[in-house]
Amino acid sequence: MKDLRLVIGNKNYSSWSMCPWLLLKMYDVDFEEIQITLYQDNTAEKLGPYSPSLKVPVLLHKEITVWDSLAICEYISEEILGGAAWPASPKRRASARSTSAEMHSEFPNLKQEWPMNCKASGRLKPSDALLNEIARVDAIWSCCRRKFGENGNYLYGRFSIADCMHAPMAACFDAYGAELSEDANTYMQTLLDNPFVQKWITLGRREQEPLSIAYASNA
Ligand SMILES: N[C@@H](CCC(=O)N[C@@H](CS)C(=O)NCC(=O)O)C(=O)O
Repeated sequence: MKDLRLVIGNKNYSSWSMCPWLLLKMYDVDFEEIQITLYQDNTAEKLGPYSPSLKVPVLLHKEITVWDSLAICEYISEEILGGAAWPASPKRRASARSTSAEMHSEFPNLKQEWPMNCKASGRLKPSDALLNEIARVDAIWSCCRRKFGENGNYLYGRFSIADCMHAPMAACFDAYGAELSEDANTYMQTLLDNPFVQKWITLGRREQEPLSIAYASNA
C-alpha cells in the first residue's frame, strides 16, 4: 500500500475527483488510485471506510485523511509540494485562491444543467441563468489570462491549483458546446490539450457503469 492514496469516483461523472488527480499527475507525485463507482446501491458502504462525507474525492496520507477537492489540493501543495502549486506572488496567489474558491462554491446552474459527462456531445440549450454563469466563467478566464498569464498558457501563466479547479468546467464547456470569447476559448483549449486532462476524459469515455439512481446534481 502506498503512503498516498486518492479515492475518486467514476471519471466519466466525478468532476471534483478530477481536480486533485490532475494536480498529482501534473507534479508527478506517486500515488495509489482507489476508484469507487458512484450512485450504486452499495456506494455508501464502499465509501464509508474512507470518506467522512461519503463523497469523493478523499486523500489518505499516512494517518491523515483530507476530503473535499479544494482542501485536498491545498494539502498536497502544502505538505507534498512545498507550496509550489499556488502562484508565488501574493497578488497572483490571492487571485488564484479566489477564482478556485469561486469555482468550488458557485455556479449551481452549470453544475445542474451541464454536469460532468465525458460522453456528452452536442449543444444543450442553456437557460438564462446558465448563460449568466457561463459569462462569469468567461470573464474569470479572460481577465486572469490578460492580467496574469504572461509566463505560460495556464490561468496564472504556469500550471497551478486554479487550473485543476477549472479543468472540469473546460471538459463540460467542450462537451455541451459553450460559446466563449476568444481569450476564454484559447484557455479552454489549453486545458483540453493537457495530456492528463485528455487521459481523464479518454478513461471516462471508456467507463461502462450506468447510473443506477437519479443522477445527483452536484456530481
Ligand atoms: N465539495 C465536495 C463535493 C464532492 C462531491 O459532491 N462529490 C460527488 C462526486 S463528484 C460525490 O461523491 N457524490 C456522491 C454522492 O453524492 O452520493 C468536493 O469539492 O470534493
